[in-house]
Amino acid sequence: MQIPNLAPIPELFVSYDSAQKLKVEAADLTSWDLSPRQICDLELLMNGGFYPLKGFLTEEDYNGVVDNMRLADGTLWPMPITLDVSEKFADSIEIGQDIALRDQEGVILGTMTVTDRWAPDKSKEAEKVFGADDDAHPAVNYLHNTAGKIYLGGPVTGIQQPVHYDFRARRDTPNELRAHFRKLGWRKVVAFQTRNPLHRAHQELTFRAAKEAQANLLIHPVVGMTKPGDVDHFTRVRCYEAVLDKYPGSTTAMSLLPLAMRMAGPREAVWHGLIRANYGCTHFIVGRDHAGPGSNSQGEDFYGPYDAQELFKQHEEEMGIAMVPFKHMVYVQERAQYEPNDEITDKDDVTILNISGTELRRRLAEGLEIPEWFSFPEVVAELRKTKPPRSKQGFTVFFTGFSGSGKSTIANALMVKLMEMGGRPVTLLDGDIVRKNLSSELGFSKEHRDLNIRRIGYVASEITKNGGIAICAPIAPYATTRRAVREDIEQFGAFIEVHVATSIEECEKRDRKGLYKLAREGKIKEFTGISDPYDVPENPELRVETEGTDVDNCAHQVVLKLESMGLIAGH
Ligand code: PPS
Repeated sequence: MQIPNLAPIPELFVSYDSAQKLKVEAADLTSWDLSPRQICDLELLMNGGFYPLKGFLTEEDYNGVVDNMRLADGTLWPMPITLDVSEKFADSIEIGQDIALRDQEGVILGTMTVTDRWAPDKSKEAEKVFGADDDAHPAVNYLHNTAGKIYLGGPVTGIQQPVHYDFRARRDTPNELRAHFRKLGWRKVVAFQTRNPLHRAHQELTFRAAKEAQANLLIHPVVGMTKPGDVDHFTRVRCYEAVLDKYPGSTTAMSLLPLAMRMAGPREAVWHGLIRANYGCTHFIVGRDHAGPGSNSQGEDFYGPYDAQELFKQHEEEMGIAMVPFKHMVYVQERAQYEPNDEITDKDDVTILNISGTELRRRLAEGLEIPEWFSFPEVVAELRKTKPPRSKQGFTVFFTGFSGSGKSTIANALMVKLMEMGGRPVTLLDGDIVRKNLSSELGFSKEHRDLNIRRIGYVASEITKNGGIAICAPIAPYATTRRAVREDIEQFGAFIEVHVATSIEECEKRDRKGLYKLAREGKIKEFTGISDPYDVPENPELRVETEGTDVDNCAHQVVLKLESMGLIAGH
């Protein structure tokens, strides 16, 4: 049943008094610690954002949603909202049992009566919901590699909202927004969904959309979970606040949506529309490639550019929210204004300007100019603060190679060269030093070596995140572990793997610490290169040969590499 956009929408919360009582009772229940994505889902279930859902999907509802985007009773719902858990936890639950749902600090947010428990066919879910069983899709990757094997379903009773300490005044429940629209007399509201910073083209198109629909505008950015690699929401919200001032007074509002996106293109667009209808909006802007996940493992797009608009159109009537198709806006230099690309009739006589997302990232990374016609100076300033040019960002140089290959010596020389240049703090995480200070209890089994490298990776990622230079010099014999560390660090800055490619014969000949002799005699077990494996890096950023090259020259090769990657500014 659709609720008129200004009337209150049902929530799953109990009254304040009941919540206090339930909270005490729920402390004795078996509890499930929610993942960050489940916390986002639960928040929207409880506050009515996912109305008409009353809890995590039952098996019957799930099958309907996966197969034909409908709950068992026929209601349109395109996205499976499921409580995925481990097999161990699922085995410990009886059907009919109540469980407590806790956030990551242990706060009980709600309870759920488990009515259903099943092992889903995840490949089928991937095919049907996301269009392909391909791990290049972030939600399919999540489904196979993060989500638990078993789904639990059943009605939820809400006790309290998840606590947010950031931008509290900018967060609204569906009923708070409905009340706000009621108060302001906004009968028609166009919602704009976004997970990116807004620039002039967005401001122009959203304002035009609102004018066309003769409606007010709600900028409704997602601050729950977006696509990995997106600009963090703290930066984005500061950017949105700057853009908000550019709209004519009292036409536009901004509110933050704690949604965990799935990047499911067409189905996601329908889902977004239903959510915005619950938030009291009457219109929704759907653009080209709405909530697109990027390319699949064959390098092709998962969805056609207008699939989302088509699916939305098919269901528009039933959804109770109208689509405003997004117009592709471009800047016409001669007229100094943005215009919809398909409405420009004199294309041969004018200069059309556009900066793609990739080009914008390049300009930010290299500290190049971003013209005023493209974005607002306040937005650019915010982006520059979070994404300074590469020559001011943190990075990690990760040396790998056999014991005695020369890693530590080259790393030390590099450290001194970088300190001489100044500008960023430099930390050396040498294999031996780390083993003394961070990993003194560890030996050399695969498990312990991995743990050691993950610790080094963690420290290096923190240094990188905070704008410093981390130089690591462990053996790090396993390629999978090096890759995992790379992934941890690349969220924050560059990762430069340097293979110190001294042969095992040369290392043994040098035997600077006398360890190879002991390894040969069997007095040191699991010695890398002698009695333990070493995966030679296949594609390191740099490979240095130390035989016949002095240390200074090896370190200089790294400096040149860093310069060529834009990580240290040229003189
Ligand atoms: S690992 O595999 O990355 O965790 O190793 P790492 O922390 O770099 O430690 C290597 C240093 O420990 C000494 N050592 C051994 N190396 C390899 N295999 C065995 N079994 C071993 N036992 C002790 C060795 O001196 C290494 O120092 P470097 O600086 O690499 O020469």
